Amino acid sequence: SLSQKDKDTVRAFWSTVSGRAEEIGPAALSRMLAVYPQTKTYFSHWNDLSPGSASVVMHGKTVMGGVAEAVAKIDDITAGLLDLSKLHAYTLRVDPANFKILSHNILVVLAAMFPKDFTPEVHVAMDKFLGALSQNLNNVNM
Ligand code: HNI
Repeated sequence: SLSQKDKDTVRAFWSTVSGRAEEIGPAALSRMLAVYPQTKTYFSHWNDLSPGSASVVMHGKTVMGGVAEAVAKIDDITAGLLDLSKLHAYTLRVDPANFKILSHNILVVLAAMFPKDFTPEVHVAMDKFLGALSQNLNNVNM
């Protein structure tokens, strides 16, 4: 689980990058759909799933809103994101493997956009944070 130091590292890194969340989310979602096309099944109701399409950009921003909320509630992600957890676990029934895939793509985009800030220490803290968020959205703890 996340140590106090991990949490501090995540909060500090997030404050550095969050001003560009509206680029990070669409880039990560575009990359996920392009590199792992099996993830497209969840979004088959969209008109256009190509990188940078209007739907992908809009949803990328939405996902980053969820990430921002999780950073704000990092001391109690489970209680903090209950509605989002129920949506993903019970309604959308997203396979846990896809959370690993999206988390990976978020990390790749962060590393590419912020090469100086994305130190190994930040990498490990963000990896643990996204893992905790994914576990929560999969309802593992409920
Ligand atoms: Ni996710 C909807 C956040 C992972 C598929 N998702 C949302 C919404 C947020 C969100 C916020 C909007 C909720 C609402 O409308 O009330 N999703 C997140 C976060 C993560 C995540 C923070 C992990 C970091 N979602 C995933 C993954 C998949 C996924 C891994 C599948 C590959 N999400 C969806 C789908 C929707 C969704 C599908 C509904 C989208 C739509 O337009 O119908």
